[in-house]
Amino acid sequence: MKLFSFIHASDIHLDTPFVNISSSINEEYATTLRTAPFTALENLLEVAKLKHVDFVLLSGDIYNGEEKSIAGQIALQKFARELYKEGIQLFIIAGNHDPLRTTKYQLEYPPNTVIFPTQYHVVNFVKHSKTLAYIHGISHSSKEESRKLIDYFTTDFDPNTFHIGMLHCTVSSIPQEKGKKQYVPCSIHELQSKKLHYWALGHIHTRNIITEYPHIVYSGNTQGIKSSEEGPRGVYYVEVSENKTISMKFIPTSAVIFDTITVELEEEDTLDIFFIKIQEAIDSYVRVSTCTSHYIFTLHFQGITELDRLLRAHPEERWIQDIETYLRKSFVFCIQNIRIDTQNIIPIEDLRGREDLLGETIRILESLQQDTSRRAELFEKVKQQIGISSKVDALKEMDISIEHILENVQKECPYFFEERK
Ligand SMILES: [Mn+2]
Repeated sequence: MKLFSFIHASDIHLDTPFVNISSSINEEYATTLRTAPFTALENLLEVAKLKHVDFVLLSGDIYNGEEKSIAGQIALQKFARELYKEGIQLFIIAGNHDPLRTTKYQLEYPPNTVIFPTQYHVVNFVKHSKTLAYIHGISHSSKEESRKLIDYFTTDFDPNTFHIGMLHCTVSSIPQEKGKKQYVPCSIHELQSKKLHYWALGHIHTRNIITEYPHIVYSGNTQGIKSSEEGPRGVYYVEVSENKTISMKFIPTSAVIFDTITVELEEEDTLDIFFIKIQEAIDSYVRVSTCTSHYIFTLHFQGITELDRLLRAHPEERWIQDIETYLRKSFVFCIQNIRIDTQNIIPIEDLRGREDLLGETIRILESLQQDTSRRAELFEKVKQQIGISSKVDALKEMDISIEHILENVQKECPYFFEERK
């Protein structure tokens, strides 16, 4: 039997400026995108009300910026007040984007709201005068939190009650964006050793149930804030039963969804078929999507096709305009990127045999592919010619794959020469 239920959410990133994306899409859509994290918070509120949960956990990075804009504070205050009216409690920890500091301009929150301090703190959740759960949490004190936060969590508690930990951290074994620093790292083992029943983690934007019993969970962000954060984003609705069984359900909250749509082109596809295929791919994506949402798409074209020549002839912005003009029926989606991965149908043998710069380039590249010492010799020559060392050394270190260059030459160069005939 259900004992209580809650929502685990994190990384709302209110006030994300979306600088790069906004400049590459139309202004009307850019406005929708900038308000999307706020809309996601409203959607979260609807979920909490609909599910009649007992409390909501927000595991850090509620604001995108340390200064915590007044607009962001108003949104969070409204959210807290609405929950208060419904008798729903709200537990918040601060993350690396919005570390807890006393700012001069700070709004007040209703009594249902607990913002965990920068010192480890435990709060009990009481229902019908009975403590049903304990919530353990700690907030980040600065943008670069250097304390090992997991070490503050104690194991000195009554194990018969349900215990939840709130932490904004990086579980070290989770794959991360390349080059991204591991903020407040901790291991699965360290988390498990604390004997809590549910870890409501924040920081990593991709949702992930890392382990069960104990549950170590990232709910992911409530709204994608980069085009690489694809697919619906949302929250976990969690039910805890009397015997501590946990059941979880992902519920989307994102107001704008980023995604890539792949369109497979065939040898003899015409321009008409090209547009029809895009239309069908987008329609079927939107049809099966369970969210009421807006979409920002990257269109990815692949396949061996005669259209390859045409696809590469236009600049990307022109294609986006053309495709949107053809497809636009409503304000449901926009296209941000085009990725052309098609291939022409000219076989490499034909290119190799050509008596022009392209043929010559391919023959040289192919011979370099076999001959490492000649490759080194060539780098040396280039180095002398341009008289700078560092860049060329960098090239050498990068271990440029000749195969990769060859592939790109084959894909992208044949038409250059033809047009100049
Ligand atoms: Mn974070």
